Amino acid sequence: LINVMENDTFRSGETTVNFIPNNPHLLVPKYEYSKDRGTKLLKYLAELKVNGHPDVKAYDAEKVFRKAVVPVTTNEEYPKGTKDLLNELGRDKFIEYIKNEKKIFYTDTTLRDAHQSLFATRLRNHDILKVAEGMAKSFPELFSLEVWGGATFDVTMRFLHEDPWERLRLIRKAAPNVLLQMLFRGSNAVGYAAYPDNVLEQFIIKSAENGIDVFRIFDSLNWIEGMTHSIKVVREKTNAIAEACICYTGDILNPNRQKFNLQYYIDLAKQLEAAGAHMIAIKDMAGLLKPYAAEVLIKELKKNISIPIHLHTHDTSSIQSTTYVKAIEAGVDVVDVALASMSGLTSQPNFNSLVAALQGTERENPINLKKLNEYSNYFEAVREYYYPFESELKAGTAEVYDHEIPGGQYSNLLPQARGLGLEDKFETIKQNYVVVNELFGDIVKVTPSSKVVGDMALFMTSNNLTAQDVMEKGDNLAFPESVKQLFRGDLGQPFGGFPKELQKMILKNETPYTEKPNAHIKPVDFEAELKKMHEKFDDKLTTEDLLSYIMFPKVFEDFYSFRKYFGRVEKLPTPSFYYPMKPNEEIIVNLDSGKNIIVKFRYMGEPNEEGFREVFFQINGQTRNIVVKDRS
Ligand code: 3PY
Ligand code: ZN
Repeated sequence: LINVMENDTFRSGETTVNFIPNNPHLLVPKYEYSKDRGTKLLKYLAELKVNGHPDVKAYDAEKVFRKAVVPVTTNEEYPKGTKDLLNELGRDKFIEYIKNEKKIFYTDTTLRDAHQSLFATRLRNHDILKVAEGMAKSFPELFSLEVWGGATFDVTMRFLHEDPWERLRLIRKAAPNVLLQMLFRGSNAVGYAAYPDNVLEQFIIKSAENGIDVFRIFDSLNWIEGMTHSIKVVREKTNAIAEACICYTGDILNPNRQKFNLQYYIDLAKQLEAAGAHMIAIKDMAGLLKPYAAEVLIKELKKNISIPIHLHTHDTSSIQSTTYVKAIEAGVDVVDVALASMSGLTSQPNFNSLVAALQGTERENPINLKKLNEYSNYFEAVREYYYPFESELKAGTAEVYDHEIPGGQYSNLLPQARGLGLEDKFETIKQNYVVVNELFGDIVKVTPSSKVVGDMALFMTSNNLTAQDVMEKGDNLAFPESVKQLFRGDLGQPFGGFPKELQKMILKNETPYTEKPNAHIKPVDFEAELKKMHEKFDDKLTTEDLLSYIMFPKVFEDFYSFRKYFGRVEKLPTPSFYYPMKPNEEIIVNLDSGKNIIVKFRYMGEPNEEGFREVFFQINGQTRNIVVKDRS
């Protein structure tokens, strides 16, 4: 019995070249699936030794990693934090408290946006859980820890073989005193397409039950209809905070760029307040909000709305800490920062340095700077493990004001171009990104609308098309699927509408619509679907698992069967998750509730006639061999 025949991805014929490398277990007969947790992990380590990690194309076999020193947490008890305050005061009084406090509040994004934007969302549970408790104990003054949502949801399953829900529960347990925050893509939840309202509702309820206190809700076109349902669900079905976003694009101080002007943002913020948002976030996903524009925007928003304002940016230009200083002077309530070693460039501004810069000022928040530096040092060493995923941006760039590419997308665009053989045309791709934005009528660009602009820029680059070519030959062009979806209305409606002529060429005979995309999707019958899922997989699966499956069916299926075969790979230290072990290298793996195994790699044999190799380990001193097919 070869399991690959039962795999939906395989059967659909949509496999990529990485399908087998990513799912080597699917070629193994089911009776060879081990029940023993240690053996499962040895199979993973043996596979890695023989065939390498599918995600790591090249690595430096000589590289030695520095020890990541976990800061010592001396205080035994959790100090009172924002989560305790929210529980004590209730939502409305808590919001009043945030608004009336003089000191500036911080959200630390290290465990979500920072690694999403710096090294393709790859940060693993193993490295998070060593410090989550210490961070919660050391920094109770935080507004929140942003730890979940955005791209982390699918990437944890897809590439890390970890369960996103389990990650959330473990962080919640480690950080019970501080608010936990997630990024929620409105109608698209944590996916890339619209979901039925009852799926959004279940997702929000389950996220809150598993630990989320603050939902940062946005729409990729700033379309209010894409956010209202989520705001309502958070308000009515949970005790959490609904923070709704105005995504910032353009430049309010540029007289030639007035589609998204000051009044546009004020109107949007007022609508979101009226729709029930507890807080407003200015989501500056590309880092376009310049210091003096921030001053004007915050002052005007403060005059027009009465809920707290939370500012989010990316430091691609490397000048965004000055934006924060101006925003703080103008009265912003909370800003998003990342620990020093996880900050800057496509990530958020530097937490440690901002805390230092505000010392002795009237808005100082006395966060323990020495501790911030210790945690930054920990992540400096940890970040090295992920070097194959780092973007190649070396310094801040003012080009971001031209191309307006979001921080999270920028780090992804070069590998995407490389995959299409367009690496040498990266400059043209960036220029085409601008051209596409103009063709599309100047739209908000953030997941998933930013991906559509990126797809079209890649399409134009690989086909050598200019804007004029597109407008002249459009009737005969086969536009990328995502472009058709956008113009059909699948991501909602852009401010000012779609350019009609282009829309006709893209959609050909299809008719676009302007109602909510999920008005066309049938609600999910959770009970029936869970039953089906129990039959297909096993009856221990929960509604949370079902939500993962509804949003990412193939990814979930692969995650599920990978875990059945290789076990809890999240227990492996990160270097041995990505890189083959060296002879006589020894690792300690903490399986569960204190049970440790010591694994030592001994050697690997030559391939036999059928191409199988034996890999020898010692597990708690006993020799074990694992046979693996060499696919090289
Ligand atoms: C996401 O949607 O993942 C983002 O980070 C958008 O900025
Ligand atoms: Zn961001």
